[in-house]
Amino acid sequence: MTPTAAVSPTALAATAKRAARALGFAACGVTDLAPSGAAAALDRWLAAGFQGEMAYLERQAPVRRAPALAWPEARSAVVVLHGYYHADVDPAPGRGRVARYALGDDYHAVMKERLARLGAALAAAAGTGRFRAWADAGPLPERELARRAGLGWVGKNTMLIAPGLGSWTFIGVLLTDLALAPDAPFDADRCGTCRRCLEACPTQAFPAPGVLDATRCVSYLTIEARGPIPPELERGLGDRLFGCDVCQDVCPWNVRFAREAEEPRFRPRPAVEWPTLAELAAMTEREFDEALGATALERAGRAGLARNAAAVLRNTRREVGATQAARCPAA
Ligand code: B12
Repeated sequence: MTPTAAVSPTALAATAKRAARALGFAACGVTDLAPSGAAAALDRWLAAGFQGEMAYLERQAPVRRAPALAWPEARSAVVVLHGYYHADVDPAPGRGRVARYALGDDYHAVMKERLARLGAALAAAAGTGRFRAWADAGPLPERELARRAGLGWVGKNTMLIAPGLGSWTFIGVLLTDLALAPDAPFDADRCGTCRRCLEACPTQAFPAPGVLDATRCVSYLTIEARGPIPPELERGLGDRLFGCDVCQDVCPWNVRFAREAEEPRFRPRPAVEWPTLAELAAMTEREFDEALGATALERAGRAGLARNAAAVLRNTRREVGATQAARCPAA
């Protein structure tokens, strides 16, 4: 049964935005649960096999096409962005590079906790309401919902780019059976003629603007893939141990708008506290859990990180070899 709120959908949407700001979210918008306009693009993407081993994306496709299936009683989606950018992210000697989003505490728990507090603020204002929160781990088409909630556009690098913020943001979604006034979708494409992300990708993972072949993406290869890294793509990893930020680093919207995240739990842990590549290559499961269990790196698993560490070590040796050969060409 649909609850009757004590306040209007417009007032509730305003409450959501105020509460989101107070909780530290960088932006908040509202949309409905209509079928996704990106369903055909998703189907083409899956048919091309760009999901690789991520079979869950096929299983979850019905919900990605029609987000209302996630919770048929939901009437509104409150979508939030949370910044995680930090400038100083270079690895300490002997370590690999970790993508910015994973340098602090695991963001899933932080986002879920904040979304629960957002729900509590809405329930207090409405005098009723039920809520379910998602951030990353779930079947919702989060970037499409964020675009529809007016928060930004999906760029050529497939990232949700928000005007005035850029793309260094996590997306969180709070579904509710309350009715909130929806925002106008973000229909503009502000990438223009820029192709920097497409050209900078170290493994040429974009077959077309706005389409990522995940099976070539360093993020997929170092986090999601369980098998070996294809030899022809290994060099593209460079020093990247976990995840990749290249297509965001070069984005002019990030160059201009990136600002340090305030959330202490997203602060990078000191570079020297990460395990070295040699340690990662030889860790037991228990050591791995102790060292990285509270971070997003857990997703890759011990074997995955050991594989990545070995690849980065080979790349480092190649680099050193190439530098020496350039210095003494006759040697
Ligand atoms: C699977 C997944 C991945 C996969 C595949 C990524 C991908 N681009 O599809 C891998 C492992 C590679 C990955 C990597 C990363 N991910 Co990820 N990932 C997801 C996940 C779980 C699902 C994404 C998905 O459905 N992909 C399938 C494709 C088809 O869907 P989509 O990218 O949303 O598609 C949009 C566009 O591509 C576009 N589109 C599709 N086809 C076409 C065709 C044309 C012609 C055009 C113009 C457009 C277009 O329309 C779609 C809808 O808007 C979401 C969380 C979620 N539940 O949504 C997080 C999510 C997208 N990831 C996120 C992050 C942070 C990352 C990384 C930055 C992490 C890192 N540093 O390593 C990288 C970025 C790489 C990149 N450029 O995408 C954030 C993105 C936040 C943001 N501001 O955009 C999300 C939303 C998680 C979160 N809650 O914060 N990820």
